[in-house]
Amino acid sequence: MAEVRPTNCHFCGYCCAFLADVEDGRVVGLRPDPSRYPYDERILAGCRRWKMNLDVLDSPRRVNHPLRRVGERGSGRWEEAGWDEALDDIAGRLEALRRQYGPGTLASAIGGPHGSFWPLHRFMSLFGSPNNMGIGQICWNPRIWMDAITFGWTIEADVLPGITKAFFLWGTNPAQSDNSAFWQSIRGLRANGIKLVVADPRFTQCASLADLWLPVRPGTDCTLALGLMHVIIEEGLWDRAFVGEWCHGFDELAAHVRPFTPQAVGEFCGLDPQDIVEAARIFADGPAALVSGRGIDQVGASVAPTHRAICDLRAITGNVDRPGSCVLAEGSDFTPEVEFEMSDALTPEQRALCLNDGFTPLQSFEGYDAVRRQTEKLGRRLPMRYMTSAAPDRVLHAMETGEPYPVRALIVNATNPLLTYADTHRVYEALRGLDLLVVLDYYITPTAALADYVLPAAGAIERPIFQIHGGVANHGYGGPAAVEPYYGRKTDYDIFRELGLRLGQGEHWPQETLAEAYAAQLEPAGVDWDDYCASGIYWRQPAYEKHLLPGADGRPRGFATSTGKIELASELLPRLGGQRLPQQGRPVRLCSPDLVRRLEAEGAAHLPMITGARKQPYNASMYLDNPAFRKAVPQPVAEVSQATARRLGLAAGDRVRLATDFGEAEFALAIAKMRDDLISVDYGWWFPERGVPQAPDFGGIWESNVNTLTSCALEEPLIGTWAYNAIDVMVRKA
Ligand SMILES: Nc1nc2c(c(=O)[nH]1)N[C@H]1C(S)=C(S)[C@@H](COP(=O)(O)OP(=O)(O)OC[C@H]3O[C@@H](n4cnc5c(=O)[nH]c(N)nc54)[C@H](O)[C@@H]3O)O[C@H]1N2
Ligand SMILES: Nc1nc2c(c(=O)[nH]1)N[C@H]1C(S)=C(S)[C@@H](COP(=O)(O)OP(=O)(O)OC[C@H]3O[C@@H](n4cnc5c(=O)[nH]c(N)nc54)[C@H](O)[C@@H]3O)O[C@H]1N2
Ligand code: SF4
Ligand SMILES: [Mo]
Repeated sequence: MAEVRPTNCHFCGYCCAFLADVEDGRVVGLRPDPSRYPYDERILAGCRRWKMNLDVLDSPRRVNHPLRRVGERGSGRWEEAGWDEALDDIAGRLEALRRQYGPGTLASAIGGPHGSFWPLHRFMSLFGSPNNMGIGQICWNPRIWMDAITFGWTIEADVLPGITKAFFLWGTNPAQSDNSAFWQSIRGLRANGIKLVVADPRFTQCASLADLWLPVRPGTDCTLALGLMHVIIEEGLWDRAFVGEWCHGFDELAAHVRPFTPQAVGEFCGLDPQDIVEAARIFADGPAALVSGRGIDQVGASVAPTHRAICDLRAITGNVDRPGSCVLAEGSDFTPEVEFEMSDALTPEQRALCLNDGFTPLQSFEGYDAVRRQTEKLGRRLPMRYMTSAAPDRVLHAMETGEPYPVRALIVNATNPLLTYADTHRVYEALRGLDLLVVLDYYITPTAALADYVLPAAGAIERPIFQIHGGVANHGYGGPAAVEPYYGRKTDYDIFRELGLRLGQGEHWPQETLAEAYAAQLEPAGVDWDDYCASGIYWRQPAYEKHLLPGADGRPRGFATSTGKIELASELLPRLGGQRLPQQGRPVRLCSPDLVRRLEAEGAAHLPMITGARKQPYNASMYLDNPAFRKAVPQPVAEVSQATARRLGLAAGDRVRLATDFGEAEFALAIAKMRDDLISVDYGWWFPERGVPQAPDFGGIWESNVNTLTSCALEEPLIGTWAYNAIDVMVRKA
């Protein structure tokens, strides 16, 4: 007889609630669980992934026991090792490398939010290395940094039918990135009379529903936001009472945006000036909510200014912490991530080893401390490891050259950097030269193919989930594991704990299991683990207008910034070498004049490029081996508009070869409705159907992998954001 147990899917960030039928420790059936959060019929109806859960749980491609490399790196020759043997050897080698080169010699790499990263970060903190690389600089951090600096903490959109009057989607396409729930609710917005405005160079499904589509030229969004503020101020549409009482630096901002007329901005951003005026009026007209995404997170130098400009746009229209616009998040009642990752264990000497030191003054311990002094006014701290993470460019440099000191070991946890980090050739060479590469994954990915050890990670259903998005809000969800990990797999927590125990970290890993650790995390909130699992959620509705609440002196507590107000002009950023007021940065160029000249002579065209537009049912480099998915989405494509195809003499289905100074890759051309003279290229592509990846082709990573074209050079001067969008490429028929 099967026993029914609650559990969760984790093929995307929703972590939908499921019920598993379990027999002898094996899941024999799985179905949605309407009794727990998160459950939404519309999500499931739009989701093609969830039925894969049982296949993935017992896929023949899964790694089930630790694998140790026996041949040359990448040769594809492995032997199974016992856990004790593997972890003893890894711990011994890490200890020896630390003795020889210091603790910074170990770096780590993470990717998207596939699980909890604090176990890795705790291990790194206690090991003494600040060198975690991640996706922080190009996903999440820019917004979190700029919100915290401008408003004193992070905000979340608050779309309320009947109250919200305008909804802006800016560089995000939830129709593909958000497994449908959000997408479905956007569909319903217009029925509620909410005006939808979409700023995106592609005519996405969201754009097709919009009242106004702004096909902005990639990377010019900062200027667009300044232009919207110009109109709002010129036309007197700003919220005088709110600005007068709660905003700092309005006159400076007004002078700053004066030159940004609709004509000038229209010209720069490639937009109709009248659309800019209309968008500004819509935003100023009433409670306006806004969600931004990757489209403005990955544009190099302009990333921080773009987010700052959007913060200012919200503030001058009074759209901050008010119903129907956005809410300032509340600090968490449960233990915040920053404590669980034990970042404070790093000594000043260890912090100084961080491979961003001196390059990215905000994305650094110095920047973190400056912001922390502000956020702590209201008793809050951002997670530290994401916000201080090292710059991949500097870590790769230390691997390549031994400067400023050698980085000789890397732990890769839940990411596939040969596909998803910028500049694949460089990543490949750097990883190949390491003394120790350890990869925790479900599969032998192209990156894992280079490893000394592949450690088999337990996935959803085999592990509990408490998803807290960095702990910047008072919100967590998920549930228990339905079964013990299959075969010899372990949770990431168990792996880092057991490695930590071998390296003398024992006292800092008091909980024996991940579930116990989560239970301890929830304890301060007064919630029992079993109760949490029964509902699937911990959530407290944040209040609005919290700046009006009385502070210690009885007066309104204001915002957690240096002036106590929303800083339209930042007092903090200039102290870190940044700007008081947002200014458009210079574009990133991947094609040198030489390359352009040479390839133009061969008939290639030089085009602006964006990459990585999300597409269901794939996720970055995952799920490409699902036969049903592949039938629906068989090959990597590069998209241009009809007019652009005609101008270039290309047709749908043509093979096109793309080149930059960094490499070349080939795609099938597709026609899409989008801005003219722009190419949008898929990312994450390799070919798992060719068998276990190994040298020299590693599952085809040199063929259609857009990151062979990109660069991780530090472009944004505060955060170090490199660029996946608003870059350039040479295009020719293959
Ligand atoms: N199916 C699927 N879903 C995913 C993922 C996945 O790999 N697959 N990945 C997850 C992850 S890690 C993330 S970070 C989120 C990202 O989620 P989103 O931010 O929603 O990402 P996209 O859906 O690619 O939407 C970004 C949009 O920005 C546009 N864009 C590109 N450049 C610019 C620009 O310069 N300016 C403006 N205004 N727009 C621009 C693109 O055309 C694209 O439509 O998605 C998550 N969800
Ligand atoms: N050119 C370009 N590059 C990009 C982007 C882009 O838009 N354009 N987007 C960037 C963004 S926003 C992101 S977030 C990254 C995403 O980059 P990644 O996170 O590296 O992408 P995935 O392919 O999702 O890789 C996840 C890997 O983790 C494994 N995995 C999944 N869950 C777990 C787990 O719980 N434990 C362990 N140990 N392993 C697990 C999977 O099997 C898979 O191999 O890509 C970035 N790179
Ligand atoms: S993939 Fe995402 S939306 Fe689909 S069932 Fe899993 S968690 Fe839910
Ligand atoms: Mo991401």
